[in-house]
Amino acid sequence: MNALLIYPEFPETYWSFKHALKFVGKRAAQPPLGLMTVAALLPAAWNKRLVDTNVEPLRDRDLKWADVVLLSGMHIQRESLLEIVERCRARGLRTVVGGPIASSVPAAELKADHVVIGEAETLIADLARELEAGMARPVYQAAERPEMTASPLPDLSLIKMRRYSTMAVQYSRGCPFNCEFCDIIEIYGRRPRTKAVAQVLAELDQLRAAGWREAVFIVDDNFIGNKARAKELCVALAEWRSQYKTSFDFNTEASLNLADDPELMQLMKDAGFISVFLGIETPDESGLIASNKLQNTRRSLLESVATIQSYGMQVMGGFILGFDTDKEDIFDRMVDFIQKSGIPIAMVGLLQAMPGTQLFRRLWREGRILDSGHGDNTDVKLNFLPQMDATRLVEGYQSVLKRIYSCEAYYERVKLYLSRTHPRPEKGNTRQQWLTKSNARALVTSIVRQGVFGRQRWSYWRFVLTVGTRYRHCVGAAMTLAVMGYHFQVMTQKLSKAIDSATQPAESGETMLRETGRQAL
Ligand code: B12
Ligand code: SF4
Repeated sequence: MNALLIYPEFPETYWSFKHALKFVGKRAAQPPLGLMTVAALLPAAWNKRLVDTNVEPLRDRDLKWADVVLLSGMHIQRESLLEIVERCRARGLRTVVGGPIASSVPAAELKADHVVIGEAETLIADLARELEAGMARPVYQAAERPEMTASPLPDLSLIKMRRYSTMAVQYSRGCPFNCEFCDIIEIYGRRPRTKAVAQVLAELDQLRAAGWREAVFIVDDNFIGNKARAKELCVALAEWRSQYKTSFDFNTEASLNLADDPELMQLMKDAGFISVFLGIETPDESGLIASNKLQNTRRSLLESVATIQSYGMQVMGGFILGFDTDKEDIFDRMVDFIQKSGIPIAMVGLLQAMPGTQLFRRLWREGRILDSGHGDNTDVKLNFLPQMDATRLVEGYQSVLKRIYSCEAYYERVKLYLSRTHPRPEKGNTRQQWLTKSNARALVTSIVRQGVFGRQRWSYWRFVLTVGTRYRHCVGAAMTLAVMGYHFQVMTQKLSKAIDSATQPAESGETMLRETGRQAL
């Protein structure tokens, strides 16, 4: 069998980093680890090719070569995925769709011959056999969530590694918390399942052997979901790194209670973690309580962030507007919080009720669901009726983005972060403070684009001057953040224009009974 694995294109969003990636000569942030894992699970005798349409075009000759096409994706890739499925169907090619999208969009809407819901490890052998025999079923759903020890070494040979800014390695799936809006726990469960440490080291060895020396994202839902296992991995990572003069920096995602565990933060620092994404959501405690994000309550969120930063880790934050508890002052409070937090990369989104979540079910019962959503929380099309006037919510959202991504405000946060993390050179440590090949390129391109042609070039030069005089030792990290800031500024301008030209953002309650919503329940 010739199996063609295809990853659909992402739309341009805050999360695509598209306008920053250009600066460093990359085409996408990360490779499609799900498909690389599926490829490794397919029979060894099958021939495999992978096309990630975010980094290369899908050519007719690839389709001609294939006997079967396997697609993966997130909800947000739906449009591109459906186009590819259609293109395959027009050629009479069999299609299989899996990945998170299969958990949030009803199988019938995906238009594929076969849909696989959930994780592939335990069901792929049946699927492959039945595909070969021409008897594959329309829908496959794993009976239980597999142990991660069953997950194979992802097939790295199938991707064009140099086109990505970061490589991805997964240690665990699932998160023990129970936030109302979260679909992670619906898809991957609440019991954190981890790989064996040796599996992770084998993946790192594979990346090193292939010549990779840049950042690695540990793509866990919550890296510290099982703290004991996280510590075990950190110790092994530190030891693994110490063998090499230059090594990877690690990024990951975790819950805010990381700030309560000094031992874990120190181990992460020693292991080479330089940034962590935290779901902070809102500075308003009533919103946290109402959405059951209790781990973020009864604490000073700002102090927790500063504590994590003091271990040399950049904090990236996820924020949500549109909770039922949000009052008119939430927009100012959000901006104030973000500015004081020293979080340069603050991903603010509008609440979305993802199908299958507790939030979706509650809003459905309350008659407030408009449709099954589109998977992009930075899009202003609300899929539910908010408590606050919808137009006001979208205007407030727009004002938050404009304020936090103004050049001045953004550079202030970067400076605060740099002053708190003090990334200083240590002997034999080649971490973020020095100019790597890719951030040296970012520096040159940024000077030309932001410093010469940019509209905000005076703010830019003031920032560069401060970095040059006070933070010389971390010029690489500072310039990388400067180009990311450029992406956020471009996206904010685009989104603002879209909002200004849009009509009423929320539709009438009539659409509530859409078939999609009913099926998703
Ligand atoms: C790393 C990551 C990213 C990276 C990009 C990764 C990439 N190249 O795709 C970044 C940080 C850029 C990112 C961004 C976003 N992400 Co993201 N991301 C992840 C994360 C943490 C890990 C992805 C991963 O590598 N997983 C490891 C692989 C092995 O797991 P997997 O893909 O699920 O694959 C398994 C199964 O699904 C199945 N499978 C997968 N594909 C296929 C295909 C076939 C044919 C078969 C049979 C089986 C199969 O088999 C695999 C092995 O079991 C996931 C959470 C998660 N646990 O997966 C969220 C997740 C995928 N992201 C999500 C979201 C919402 C986003 C954003 C839209 C964020 C936003 N709020 O706007 C953006 C979109 C990007 C954009 N450009 O706009 C959601 C998607 C929800 C959904 N139902 O679609 C997830 C699930 C997190 C969540 N909140 O629930 N993301
Ligand atoms: S902490 Fe994050 S991953 Fe865990 S349940 Fe809450 S939102 Fe989901």
